[in-house]
Amino acid sequence: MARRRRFVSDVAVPLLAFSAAVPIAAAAGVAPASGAPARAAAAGPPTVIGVDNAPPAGRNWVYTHYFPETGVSVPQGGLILFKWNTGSTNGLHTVTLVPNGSTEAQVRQGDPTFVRDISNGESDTIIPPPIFNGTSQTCGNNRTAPPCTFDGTAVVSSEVIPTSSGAAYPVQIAPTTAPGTYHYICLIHPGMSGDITVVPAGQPATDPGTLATEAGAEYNQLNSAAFAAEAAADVPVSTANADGSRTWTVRVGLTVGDVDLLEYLPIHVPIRKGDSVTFDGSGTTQEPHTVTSFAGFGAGYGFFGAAQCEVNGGADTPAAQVQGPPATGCKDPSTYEQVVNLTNQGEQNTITSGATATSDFVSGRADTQALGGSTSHTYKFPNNGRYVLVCSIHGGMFGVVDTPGYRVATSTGGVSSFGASAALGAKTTGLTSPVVASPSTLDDQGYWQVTADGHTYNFGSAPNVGNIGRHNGSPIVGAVSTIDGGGLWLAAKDGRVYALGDATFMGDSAGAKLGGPIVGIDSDGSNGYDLVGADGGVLTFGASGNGSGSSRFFGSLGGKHLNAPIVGIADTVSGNGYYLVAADGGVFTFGDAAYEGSLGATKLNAPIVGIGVGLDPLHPGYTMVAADGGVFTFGSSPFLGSAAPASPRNSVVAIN
Ligand SMILES: [Cu+2]
Repeated sequence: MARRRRFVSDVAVPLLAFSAAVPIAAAAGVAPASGAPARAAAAGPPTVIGVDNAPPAGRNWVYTHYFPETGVSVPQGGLILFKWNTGSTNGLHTVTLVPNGSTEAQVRQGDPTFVRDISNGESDTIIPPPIFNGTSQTCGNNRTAPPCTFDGTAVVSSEVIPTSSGAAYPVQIAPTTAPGTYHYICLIHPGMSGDITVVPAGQPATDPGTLATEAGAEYNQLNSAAFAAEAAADVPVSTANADGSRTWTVRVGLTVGDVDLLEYLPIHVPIRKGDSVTFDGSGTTQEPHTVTSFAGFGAGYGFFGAAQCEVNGGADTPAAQVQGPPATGCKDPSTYEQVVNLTNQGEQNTITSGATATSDFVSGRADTQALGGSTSHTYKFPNNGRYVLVCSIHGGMFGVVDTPGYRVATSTGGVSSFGASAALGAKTTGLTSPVVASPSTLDDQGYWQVTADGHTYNFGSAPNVGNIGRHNGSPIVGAVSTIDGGGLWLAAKDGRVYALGDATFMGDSAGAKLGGPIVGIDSDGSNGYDLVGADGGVLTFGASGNGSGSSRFFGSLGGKHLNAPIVGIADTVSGNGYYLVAADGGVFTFGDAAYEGSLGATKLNAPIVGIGVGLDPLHPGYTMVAADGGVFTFGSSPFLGSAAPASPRNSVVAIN
């Protein structure tokens, strides 16, 4: 974003990283069991039932649903393969078969998702060991173990398995199982269940084509309801307070039938300072969520506490932080348990800056409420700024509250402010070379001016990150902040990248033959950055690798004919795409960047020099600025005014 709007891109990737660090996400030490064990061959091919599903593009949804849940017949002696869907990044489920003589409620009561652990004077809320271990350690949980056998007389349960693992859980229906309909459930999600009908041996299983048709029909029906509910909730709603401020409502997660929307709705709320926002989790009956600031992560706030091993008659011991519980977290895997924080952790109810460390838990789940968890939480925002709140449980789940505004920077150090973006100072005298970039911090309460010779000047909450010593001559052309606002990456025309402050150097193109001079840099939202050349060539650097082989490379214009040179790059919120903008206002989209229009057919008084992208993936938008101060907005990005440079020799260079 050119910093400004690109902040968003800084958001989503850390989320995923946080999620991956969460013990429960790694909990299933299940090796994917692909294919049916050989011994089942006599009963014919297995009946495959999907667990969860891949959401439509751009949606962060989890399906508390098996595909299909109805219309499945299996003969006595037959084999069922429950297959977790790799396309669901946040799913976490069990398959638990309910025997004759038991009800679903009885099985859930016997194996609850959350319990109080008060043995030995402790007072923790935990996800208990049986959830992680399933009913047997010797069947079903790896490709060499035999399938687990269900004979209709006892519970058979997989361990909890992350959907993204794509694992499979094979269940053999014993030849002695009484014909009839059996119920199976997920122990994590109170509304997730399906049915199978056991028919006498020799009768056919439901054929794969029929299963696929039924699964597809269920998927489509669920999606159409979820899209409708999402659209209805994706609207900013507020009420007036006596003091003139407003209180806004954001839904944190939403259960729509068997689809759980892991989304803040609306994702973006444009407030005025002094307003409050109520984060309401009452609409989700299946999932827990948090509303956590980035600083809150640093302070250790979040849903999950430390994993531990239950000790009989003594204090619990910490689980080893190794490859992944339960297999290796505890000496005896059957003692592995996960501590969770369902209640307020004592943090602030007011968020004043990006450094405010806070988190709260919200959910409409009945069991968490019974254990003291809340359904909603209200934060007050007394200052102007941009505040990103994330769920510490679910990757890619975040919301943005901001007081809309932007700043336009000129080559001689001028800064013009629009909307609620405060003018915090400017270095207009004594510059040893022109200003070329002006990245802001994520919370918009600080920014830097960066000059062609590598000097940086910091304002507001932006820290002093120093300068490039004895810069070798190739001028700096762009700069971008790290997500925590503690550092800058500077890009030079020759492809060199300089890391200042807490920024990590991930590689550059120094010495490489470039198709054109480098003109811009943006961050992918984590430890990576992308360079763009005037020829439209894109070079990516980061943890997932460098160059066109990296998963962060989404294409480029290198080698293609251009009507005008490229002048800037802006990554999308997710980091899974980017925009390139040309001097004539042409816009080129890659990856998940959404096209919202361009100036390619418009006659401009001055060339475009920069682009920033909006924070709301459901409502994409971007803003361009021209050298004469003209500001052009597209999609959801608000127009708050244009700037005019003080003189022809004082051209606009960036918008943030
Ligand atoms: Cu969540």
